[in-house]
Parts: sequence; C-alpha cells; structure tokens
Amino acid sequence: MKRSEFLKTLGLGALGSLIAPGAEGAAGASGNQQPVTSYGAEGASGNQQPVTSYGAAGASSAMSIGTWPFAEHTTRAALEAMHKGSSALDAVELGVKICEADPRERSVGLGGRPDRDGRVTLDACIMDHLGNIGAVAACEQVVHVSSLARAVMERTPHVMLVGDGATQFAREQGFPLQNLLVPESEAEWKKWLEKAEYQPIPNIENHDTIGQLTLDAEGRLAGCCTTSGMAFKMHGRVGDSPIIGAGLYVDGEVGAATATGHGEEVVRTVGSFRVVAAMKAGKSPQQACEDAVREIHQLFVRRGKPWADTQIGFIAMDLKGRVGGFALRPGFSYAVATAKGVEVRPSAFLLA
Ligand code: SD4
Repeated sequence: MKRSEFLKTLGLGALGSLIAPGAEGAAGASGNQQPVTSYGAEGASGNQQPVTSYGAAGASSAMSIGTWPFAEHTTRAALEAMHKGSSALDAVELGVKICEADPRERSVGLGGRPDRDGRVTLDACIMDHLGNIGAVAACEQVVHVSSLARAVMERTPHVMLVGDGATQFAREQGFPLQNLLVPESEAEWKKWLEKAEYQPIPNIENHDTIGQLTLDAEGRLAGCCTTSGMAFKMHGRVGDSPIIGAGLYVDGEVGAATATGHGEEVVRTVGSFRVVAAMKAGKSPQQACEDAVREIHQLFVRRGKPWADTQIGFIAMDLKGRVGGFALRPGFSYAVATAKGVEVRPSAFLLA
C-alpha cells in the first residue's frame, strides 16, 4: 500500500493539501515575540488555566517537529489539526498515531520489531505544558500506546503502567487488543535468532522511534514519544522512550525536547530534561541538543565504553518557535512543520 493510500485509510487523505512540502522551516517570524499570559479555555471541563502565549495567537504560530523522516507526515497532520483548532496535546497524539498504525514502520506500534522472545512490546509517554504526564512500558497487544499513555495521564492517579498491567488497563478502557507482530518483523526476528547476538544498529532503516513536539496557537506545548524500542531486546527491557525526563520532557514556560537512539544512554543522562534545563538556562534549542549529545559522548569516554554502534539524537523547540536537532553520529534527521511548510532536515552530528 502506498503511503497516500494508507493515510486515506486513516481518514487523513487530505493531508498535504494544506501545506506545501519543501518550504522553509521554523523560527523566523516568531523570533522576537514577547510572552504574555492569557487565560484560555482549556477544554470542556471549564477549568481555566493560565496559558503563557507568545505574540499574536493564531494558526500561523502553531508548529510541530518530530524525529526521523516519517515525521514529515505526522507533523503535517498535527499542524493541520492545530490549524483547525486542536490543542497541542490532541495534535501530537493524532500525529504519532499515524506512525503507530502503519505496519511498514518497523520500530513503532503495529509492525514494530519484537524482543528476543518474539514479543512486540511497546513503550510510550506523553506530557503537556502543565506537567501532566502519562506513560506505558513493555506493553503488548495495543497499537496506540500513545493514547494509552494519555489515558494513564487522564484517567488514573498514576503516571506509568507496565507490562500486563498496561494491557489490562487498555482492555478495561476499551482499547482493541491485537497481535502486533507482522510477518516481515517475524522473519527478521527468526533470522536474528540464527546468531542471537544483541547488536544495536545505528539508524535502522533510517527511521526509528518517533518523538514529536507540538506548539499550538495558544502557546501550549505538548510532546509524545512512542516506540517498539530496541529490536531483539531482552524481554522486559524498557528504554528511554516512556520515561519522562529521558525520552521526552516538556516545560510549558520554556520548551520541549525528545530523544531517539540508544535508550540506555539517554536514561543515563536524563537526556530530554537536560536539553530543556539548558534551554531554561538560556541556551538555544540547538545549543542545548548539542550539549546533551556531548555529555553522552563524554560519559562513554569516561567509562571507557565503545560508542561506535551507538546513535543518539535529540530534537528540541522553545516557545519562540526556535528549533534544534543534533545527533551523535550521521544519519539522523527530523521534520519541522510550520505554516511555511514541512521540511525534513538532516541533523548535524558530533562524530563522523
Ligand atoms: C529505545 N530510544 O528503546 C529507543 C529506541 C530508539 O533509535 O529510539 N532507537 O532505546
């Protein structure tokens, strides 16, 4: 099935008509805007929350960025939704769900690569501009773990459910349960079993975990990270992607960051929180991403561990609409969607 046909099956066939691909990305127009605090409607509950918004609110200030080239479609979808009035949170969930539902994306959702026991276990987390968080880890049989993470956030007193508990919660909440292992991933796993060597492969098929960030016209930020994690990992292994602060962090007064790559290294450095903290301290999103990657590299050096097979990538954006992206090694790219268009940018990197 072609991607355009796949999008049609999701009811997203019109995507792309709104925004011409290939146009220039973020930052520009919003660079000098000053923050104002406004009190906007926060949805049906009637609870009004202060929202820090920057400059003239309007559809044109909405934007979204996401890891890897597949985010071209998911960021475009999120932007289109925000132009129609979606909140950043709704839009980011809508965006990543496209990727989760696509069986051809072999590192996210349906079709994700299994663990070494042949079981597809998914990790996801979601965070809004107010610090609301939800996550699921090592979750089986649920395609839309992003939505399940959001359900944890909104319908439980907890922030994370794992394994059978996550699947049980999904069942109780009416999420469809299904087999996530597609024949192509099963065949890869069987091939892997012949040697059964665990070897992380940088830039698998040049796309990987999706981490996506959104900024809506009200100045609200949101982020979501969703993945099947490292291919052929040990059963029960949890990476950075469902861990708030590691795979994702959002500070509604500052900016947001998300990570892809070798999750153990991102957890070790609390990577996404580190990026946002650096932005809070005055670094640009680009500088902040670069600092985090350098820190990870330094820890490899100090521990005397090899990094040749490791890839790490961070993307970040701030409330001014400035964007950053940086990777340990070549091969990482990310999508930036603004009113001016959607572009996939090759990331700068530390080590050739
Ligand atoms: C993990 N960070 O599970 C994820 C996988 C990933 O590029 O992003 N790989 O470690």
